[in-house]
Amino acid sequence: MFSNKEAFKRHFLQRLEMMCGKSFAESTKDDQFDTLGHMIREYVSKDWINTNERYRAADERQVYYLSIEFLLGRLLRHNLMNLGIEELVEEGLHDLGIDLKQIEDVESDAGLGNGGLGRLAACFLDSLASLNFPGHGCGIRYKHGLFEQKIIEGFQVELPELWLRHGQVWEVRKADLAIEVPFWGNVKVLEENGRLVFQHTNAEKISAVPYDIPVAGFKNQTVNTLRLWNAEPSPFPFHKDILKYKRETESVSEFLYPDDTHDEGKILRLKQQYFLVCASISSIVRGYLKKHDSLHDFHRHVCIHINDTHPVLAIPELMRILMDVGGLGWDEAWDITTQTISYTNHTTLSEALETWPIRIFQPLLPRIYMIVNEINERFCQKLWQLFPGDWKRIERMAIIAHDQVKMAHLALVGSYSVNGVAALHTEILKKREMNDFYQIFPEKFNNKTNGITHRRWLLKSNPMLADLVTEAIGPSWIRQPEELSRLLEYQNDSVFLTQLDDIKKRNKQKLADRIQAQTGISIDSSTIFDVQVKRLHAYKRQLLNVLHIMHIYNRIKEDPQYLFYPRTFIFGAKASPGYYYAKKIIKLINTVAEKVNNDPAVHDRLKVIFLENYRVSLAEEIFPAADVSEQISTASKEASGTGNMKFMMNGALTVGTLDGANVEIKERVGENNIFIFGLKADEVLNYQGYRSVEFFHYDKRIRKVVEQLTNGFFADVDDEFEAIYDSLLMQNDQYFVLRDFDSYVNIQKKVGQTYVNKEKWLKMSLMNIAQSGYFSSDRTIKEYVDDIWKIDQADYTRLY
Ligand code: DL6
Repeated sequence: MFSNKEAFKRHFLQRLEMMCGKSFAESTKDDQFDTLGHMIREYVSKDWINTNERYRAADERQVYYLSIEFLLGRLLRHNLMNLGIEELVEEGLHDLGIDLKQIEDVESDAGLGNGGLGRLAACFLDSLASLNFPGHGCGIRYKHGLFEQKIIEGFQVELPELWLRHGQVWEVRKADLAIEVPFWGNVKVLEENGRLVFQHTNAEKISAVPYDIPVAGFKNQTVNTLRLWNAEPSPFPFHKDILKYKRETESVSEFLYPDDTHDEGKILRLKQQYFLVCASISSIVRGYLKKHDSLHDFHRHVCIHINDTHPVLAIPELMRILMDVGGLGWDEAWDITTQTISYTNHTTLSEALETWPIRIFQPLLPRIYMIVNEINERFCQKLWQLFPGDWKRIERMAIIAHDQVKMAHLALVGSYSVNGVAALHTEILKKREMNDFYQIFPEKFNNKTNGITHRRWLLKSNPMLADLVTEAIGPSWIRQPEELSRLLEYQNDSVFLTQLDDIKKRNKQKLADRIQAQTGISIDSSTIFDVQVKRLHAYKRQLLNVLHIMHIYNRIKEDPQYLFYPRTFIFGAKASPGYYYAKKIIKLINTVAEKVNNDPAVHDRLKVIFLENYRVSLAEEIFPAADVSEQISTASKEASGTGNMKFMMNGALTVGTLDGANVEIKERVGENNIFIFGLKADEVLNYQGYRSVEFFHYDKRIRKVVEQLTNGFFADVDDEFEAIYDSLLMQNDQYFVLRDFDSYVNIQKKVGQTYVNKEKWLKMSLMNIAQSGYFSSDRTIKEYVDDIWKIDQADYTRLY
């Protein structure tokens, strides 16, 4: 299409006129983005087709990563970078008087995820393609991604997100590949030639239409596919009320569901899960049968990975297809299924482990329920043989019990691999949460510590730092991120450290400018930027951070000479719409911010910023500018965290508990290059007799800040924070906020004292960047490939 700047410019101008029906002079930024986006999508087409042909011809094992979330963010710059045409395009546009940065801002974030789990899926796609592995994503094309957050008078208000408003330049609709997904109806059991045949009758069918998005690897001509399914009315609906049918059908892919434990929309949520699974597996099987005449060897060619339990219906669905469509018997179908499906667990919080009431499950998915029931029967029989008479254990482990279907149990029984997402998390699964299953299936359990794609989170989002790294150690780190460790040679190089410092300052100033523009609040970029950005949840303890800020405020007010290195505390967090408590914490952060930011007594020493609508594109501006990374969850509750890795890679120092992947960060950087505080996981899990009121009574700093929640200190909010006060005292502080307060205050003091020693801080920062290579998702994906999926790297030697 274009191989040099001049050809690009010609092509761009021609395309713009043809697509928009306007002259270049009349075109808007939106027109220019659309034109460029379509051109780039077309640019990858040849490699996309070639990659698919290569995979088909090789007939090797391919992996399909099923995930209810893919938090992609923006794709334009990332694609240009991976395709190796960023410079050419940027210069070409510049010649035409267009600033690529401005065009980039036209793109909406594809926010098809709630947080870590969805972003992990997006990082994995990048690594799979960049490492030349045949691995594809399957998800849902939600019309509205994660809600847009507005803060109005300190409260979170949710607006529907509209990423498809202007169409989507990256996707290709493939209506000819649509799949019919059946719900409701009855199952007729017939006997034909001595065999039972199951007919799903009177089903309401929904058409799943695939939209494919190319996933280009980093400069390697590999282009994998992310297939997102859109729910549409079936072309032949037998339905009395056609409008109702249309509405109900489209609602299946209308909204990304909230990630918390609230009950509303249970049927819709289960529908979404089956919709994803049924469409994906049918399409995988259809592709497979083009090259093979039976399904006997399916598991030798296909791996299906389920990202948490949301797609766990893949297990009974694959059984259904193997038996009802492929004609295999139960035992063979079970062998194939349990050698095809692998599962990642992302949480130990019991309230996040999904269960479905039979009264919803059975009528909605009658054939699938029959299969799950049979899996359960057979599993319980096996348990009975292993533990005769141990009814309690069998009751605990059953897939169906107390009128509920337990999705995690189904995943544990029906997959060949179960992994946690950080070493500590996997140990907790093995020793506690899933110990019953670990005892009988020890070989299934393994750990795969999460990772992030360093191409997006360093190369793209922090180009100044990336350039400095490349100047120092050459470009090999881009393909081999563990090479970042060679930066350690620069630990005593004062010129290098000064450059590092300078880059951080510039990134901080850029963020300060954005904050000023967005909030009108001016912040001083020479203060410590102390950042906590992540979903709002009680266990993540944004509350501990706020109580500490209130304490600092009190100290400065009591003693204006109080020694404290000036700090800007920055938050970004969305609370699930139905999560009352989390929304109260957002209000508290904003209330504290209002008070602190308007008090001249602390004016140049303390600022609190809540950045509205935290999302991937905003995160890309925040991580490069952070000095301090807050990873302060109650130990044992955060499965891994991935924000911790993004901060580290950008040179921020972690203030954290020994939770999730923080443990492994500490192992890599050494205890002198991280600020660890608080209870450890086993202390939390085995704590006897915690009484939060004792901490309230005996520590006057705690008493003061907790009382300030309700004593009129925040004059205009009355009883706004009663629920928070109650959680700490009346409900005995489930997440040990008060227990860890003293330790947190002390470590924060140490942070301030360390920052004063600039050289020391920079060396610590460099250590973090240098050791971050391990946390690249390239390493994680290689481990999945080697230990779980066992797929081959496509031969790309011809490219070099
Ligand atoms: O594994 C990705 C990410 C972890 O880094 C976080 O620690 C964990 O909280 C998150 N888990 C979820 C749970 N969703 N469900 N169910 O998002 O996964």
